[in-house]
Amino acid sequence: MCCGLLTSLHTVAGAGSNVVPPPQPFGPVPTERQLRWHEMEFYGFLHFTVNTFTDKEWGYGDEDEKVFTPTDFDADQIVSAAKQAGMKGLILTAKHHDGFCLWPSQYTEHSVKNSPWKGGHGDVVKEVSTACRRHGLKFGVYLSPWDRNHKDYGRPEYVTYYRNELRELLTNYGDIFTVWFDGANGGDGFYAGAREKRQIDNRNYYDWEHTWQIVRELMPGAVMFSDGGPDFRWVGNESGIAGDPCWATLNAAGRYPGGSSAHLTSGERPGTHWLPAECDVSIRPGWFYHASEDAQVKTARKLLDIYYKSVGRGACLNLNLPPDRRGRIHENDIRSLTEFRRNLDATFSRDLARGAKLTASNTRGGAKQFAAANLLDHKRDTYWSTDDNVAAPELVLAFGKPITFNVVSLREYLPLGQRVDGFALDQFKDGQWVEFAKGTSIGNLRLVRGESVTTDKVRLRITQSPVCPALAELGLYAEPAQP
Ligand code: FUL
Repeated sequence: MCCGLLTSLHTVAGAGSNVVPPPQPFGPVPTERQLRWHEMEFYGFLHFTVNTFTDKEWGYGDEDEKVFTPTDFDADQIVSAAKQAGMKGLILTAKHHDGFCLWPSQYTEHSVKNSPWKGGHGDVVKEVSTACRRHGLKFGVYLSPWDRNHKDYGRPEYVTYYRNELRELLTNYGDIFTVWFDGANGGDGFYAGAREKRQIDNRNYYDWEHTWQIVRELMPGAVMFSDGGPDFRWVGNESGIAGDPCWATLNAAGRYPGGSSAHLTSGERPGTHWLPAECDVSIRPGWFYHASEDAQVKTARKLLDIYYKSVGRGACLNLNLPPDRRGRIHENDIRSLTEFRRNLDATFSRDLARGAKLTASNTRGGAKQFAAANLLDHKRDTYWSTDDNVAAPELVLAFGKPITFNVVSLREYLPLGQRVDGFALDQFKDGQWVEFAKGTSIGNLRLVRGESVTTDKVRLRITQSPVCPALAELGLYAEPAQP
């Protein structure tokens, strides 16, 4: 709960000597750790393991450890590529379905310690986590529950093994911002020579509640991903596109990793839990590096489209960058990322709404604390709100001269829950208001991207909301020419 912020607002004085209380939260609200995750907005995946060298997407689990031979591994190059793209963190596949551990786990021989890389003394988890810290990025781990190498997979002993691995990762590598629990579970595999199919009961086999507890104990600030949470959810596809709407809330009962993906794309309103979506997608067709896909790296234009349809719909974007056989991010991927970043920076470095004269149809208690000016200060923790009985207010921004923009950004004040159901935007044209866009969910961020609008006045209308809104930010931006 975000009690700190809420209690401090309860004691804030309004315009006169009256204390104007903040609105009551609506529906489920985010935890502190979820709020910190929302602020990241854009981070990356690193899919790297024996598959990189065997040219596979899913290793069978029988790979010789000796195939793991990066020729020029450079964690700084990998992390710099992510940082320059604007990512705030990286999640490494510490272990994928093949069971090969990128760190020298004491619980298995199937790891980097038996590879020729660095004479068996290498540790990819250590190198990437320390490089992340050096460059100011957060670090997270993907630890595949399905393990096609382990002899005990499918039996209770394996769950103990899995938890031991998790403990190693959560105690030896500094701060971990997320643990990513994949839902791909069970099937055929090597299983120490058994070479058979092992079906598991997704819902009960892993006893997730107790595994999650380990994360809470050892890394209380970490958020956990799986199809249905507990902290953030899968968006239901691997193309990086959130639903429209994309509610941050979901009915959580009966959800578990690998369970039903119903309603994950759009969420459920009002929902029983705050379970926001993550859009995961690879910059290439596959999750792992394949030289044959060097010419199929997503273009900057495609990445921008994904960004506006993921981050711009209130989700976080987890974009996969697969290190190649050298152990570096390939030049083609860097080229797309650089162009993508250049475009976003050119767009968002100048907020055309700044300095606008604001006229709100209502301000909560007439208090400065809740004034519309809070929308333009680029701070998530100040907001415009209205009296409890005003759920459909309007706000006019007057610029004094015509401005041209094609992107509008809106953000709600999340500690009070997701409140707004619908909004509309008007421009003042030929002496009257003309609607140029409308939308539904806002949440952490809504980027409305459309045709260029030139006007000297813009109006925001909250068209539908069960309670008074609490809006933290509003911005107007102009994209440069498309790459
Ligand atoms: C899936 C896995 O099976 C893929 O290999 C990849 O790791 C993706 C992110 O999740 O479930």
